[in-house]
Amino acid sequence: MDYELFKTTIQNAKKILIISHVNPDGDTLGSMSALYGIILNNFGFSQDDVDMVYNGIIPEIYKFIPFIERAKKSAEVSTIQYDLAISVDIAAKDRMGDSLPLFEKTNIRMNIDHHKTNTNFGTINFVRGDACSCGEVLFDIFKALALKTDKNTAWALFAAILTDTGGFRYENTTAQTLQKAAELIQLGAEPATISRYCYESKPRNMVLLHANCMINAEFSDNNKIAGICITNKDMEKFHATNDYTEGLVEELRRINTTEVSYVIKEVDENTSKVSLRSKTADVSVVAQVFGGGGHTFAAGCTIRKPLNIAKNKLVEEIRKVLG
Ligand SMILES: [Mn+2]
Repeated sequence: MDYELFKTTIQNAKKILIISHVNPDGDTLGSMSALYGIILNNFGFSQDDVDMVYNGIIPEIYKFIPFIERAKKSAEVSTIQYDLAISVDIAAKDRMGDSLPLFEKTNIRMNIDHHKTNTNFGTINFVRGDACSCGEVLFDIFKALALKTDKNTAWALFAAILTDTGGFRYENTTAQTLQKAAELIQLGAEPATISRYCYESKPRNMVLLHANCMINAEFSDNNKIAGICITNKDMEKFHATNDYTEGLVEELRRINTTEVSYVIKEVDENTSKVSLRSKTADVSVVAQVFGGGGHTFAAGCTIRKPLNIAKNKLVEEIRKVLG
């Protein structure tokens, strides 16, 4: 990694835009916040010259992340010309949603990510498939350059690493991950408080939606495949926003017989959105069949078919990777 290039690129910029992915999670929001703080604290930028954008809604549970209330919708900054755009935790350009045109019209486009399926779409790419989270990629950059990391940055990076490792439980949790988390605690991150925000602050209707989905879950192939279909009607019944389905696919994977779990959600009558999780099989292969991507044990895609047809095609592909 050419860390000096990170430094000189920021130094040479006048107006910077940081872009998070659609349906923002803890990693993309924590990374965006950490990068924002670092740029303000270390490179002499004023608040007016650095913007953060998000797509959709910021889940309630992540509103504790420092500076996140300053993040804007793409439409609010669409007339501004930036000279540096930085995407965080974004594997492919279409994951930028409404922010993509802003990225495309910027001269210097930096791509900071940890998805092994990342297409290196930036003019500058910091992509490390071995990192547990985009937060970890940033941690390494900040450390290599000896940048000043204050308490806010530590909170943001800790939230990113915590959530993308499923609370330090997934395969991507390594000795380095925990060492870095420990350093962030020394810098002021509070693990118990951050965990409470991330894991014990769900809206009641979100938990009730999950209960409803679990009751209607479908199991096949000796229960190795476990899935949930969610219609817009289900969402309306629980006044659910898109983020309410977060965590469902992991809940299904928790069942002892599950090898691959999926959640497939109706977007409109011809579009279905898929989340995949696995214990052993490579589900990024399944996602790629439909033009999506991700990690070995966590991936996603969009299928341009009605819910039921999409589900059948999806299960067919899952069977192939189960062997
Ligand atoms: Mn991530």
